[in-house]
Amino acid sequence: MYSANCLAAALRAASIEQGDAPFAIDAGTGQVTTYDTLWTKAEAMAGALIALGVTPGDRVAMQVEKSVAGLACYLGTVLAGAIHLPLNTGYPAAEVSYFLNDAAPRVFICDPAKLDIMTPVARDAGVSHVLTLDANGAGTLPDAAATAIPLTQAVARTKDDLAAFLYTSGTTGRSKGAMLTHGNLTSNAATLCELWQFTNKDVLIHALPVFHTHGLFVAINVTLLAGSAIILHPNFDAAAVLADFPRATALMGVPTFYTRLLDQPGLTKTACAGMRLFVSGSAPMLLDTHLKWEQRTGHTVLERYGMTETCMNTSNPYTGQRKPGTVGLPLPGVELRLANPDGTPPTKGDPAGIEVRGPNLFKGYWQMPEKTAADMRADGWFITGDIGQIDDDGYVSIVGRSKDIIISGGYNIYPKEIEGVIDDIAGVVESAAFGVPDADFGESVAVAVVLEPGAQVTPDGIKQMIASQLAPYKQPRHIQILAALPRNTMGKVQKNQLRDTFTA
Ligand code: MLC
Ligand code: AMP
Repeated sequence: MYSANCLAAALRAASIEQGDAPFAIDAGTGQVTTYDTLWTKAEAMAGALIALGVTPGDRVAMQVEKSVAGLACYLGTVLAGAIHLPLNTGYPAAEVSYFLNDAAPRVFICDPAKLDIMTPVARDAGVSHVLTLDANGAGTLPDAAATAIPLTQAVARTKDDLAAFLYTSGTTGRSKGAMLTHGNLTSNAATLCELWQFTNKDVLIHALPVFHTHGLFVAINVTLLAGSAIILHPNFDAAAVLADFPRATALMGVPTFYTRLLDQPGLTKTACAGMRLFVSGSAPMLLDTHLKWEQRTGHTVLERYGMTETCMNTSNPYTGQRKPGTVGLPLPGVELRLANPDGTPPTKGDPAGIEVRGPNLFKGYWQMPEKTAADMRADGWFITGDIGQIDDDGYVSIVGRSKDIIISGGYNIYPKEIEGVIDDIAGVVESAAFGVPDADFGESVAVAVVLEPGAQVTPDGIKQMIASQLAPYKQPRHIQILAALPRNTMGKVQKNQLRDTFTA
């Protein structure tokens, strides 16, 4: 019944014969959602979307709290042949407006509490239907699903058809919609499922957001492909996650998860006895964290490396040596090379740009062919913007980035976007945002600001003025007023110097 839909068929296959098996266990209430219930909900949601006029290729945007119903909506969108577009729940209306105008979705689903703010934003963007869904699975979308004709025959989609848009910030400050295909998501999840040996015996603690690759296309898709179960946490709470170790087998997280877990006195070898896999990614994990984790738990964290545009690229092995400080080996089927900016190979052992190619590679940036072309070589290699090194055993290490980004707690933040908002404040001449070391988030955002003579602008005033324009995680932790920004002879702001001065 789903066989014509590439992604849906893959995600459903393992659970067809085990419909009564648990898909999700609510971390708080213990309520179990079986696989049959999940897919029945998804078919109902797909029916509701089709009744609204959603056709293949339409975008269905959603900014909702994490819930089983939200996941069913993702799957319903896939079944309907439409494109899933999840948005960070932290985005204020000003940011949501940009995404809706850019992606022009037919449907936008938001939390009922935000309906009054978001309805005019969506209408201005030309969205035909605004529906609601709350954290408990209630709202006008499930209401519509309850009376819709369920879609039991998934709409046909091939591996080259689009399944999702994930927005990723751009170095110019304009977010780009990365277009991911059915084939990208299916092949990547299948590879990870096999490599990390997920089966229907696994129980994954799921505490990541589901609007990014890591929490959705890695954690959820791997779970579905394997017919495993998740313990669904609304967000990451270290004590609550640790308390679930005895009934789980695996955890996927960003490095902040692991540093916060290390602060828990209850993290012991005994507590981890039933766990078989700890995966980390989305941001670099410090060697110190790896070593402390090994000492305390007896487990070696399996670090892997991915990107919105490419899904996962590399992973340390499940069996075989995991090398802390590296992101492991290219995944089966994924090609990875180091190249200089002109595409030539570097001298062996030297760091250079990481480029990847394979079935995991996205189709391009939505309506931005020039940006796609800038990152994609003619022979299909994608320029990641990460700088890497490869050791004699083929293990890849990420040693830097050629792109100007800050990664805070696993979220990418583009300095240009913050600078653009601050530069618009009356009395500000210019600003420079940069990342500074942060014990909890790895990096946090600092901004140096230059004011016009006599301007009465303070750091706290700046924080207040930008609060409604940027999601909380993008807001600077530190703001310094400087007489001038340090520049090199070419006039380029020297962020390293700002970072060093700040850190000192
Ligand atoms: C929350 N805040 C952050 C933040 N997360 N600030 C900076 N960076 C972050 N990552 C803000 C909150 O809004 C709050 O602001 C304050 O910091 C304290 O919040 P908290 O309660 O301590 O944070 P918490 O809610 O616990 O969230 C921290 C976190 C979360 C690390 C658990 O950020 C998280 O789940 N990160 C995962 C991101 C992720 O999934 N990335 C994958 C991208 S895909 P205030 O003002 O209210 O005090 C990708 C590809 C790949 O990168 O390879 O996977
Ligand atoms: P995003 O654009 O949010 O998908 O983030 C992708 C970026 O996260 C990559 O280009 C890397 O810079 C970074 N990243 C992901 N995984 C790792 C990792 N294990 N170590 C270091 N950086 C990582």
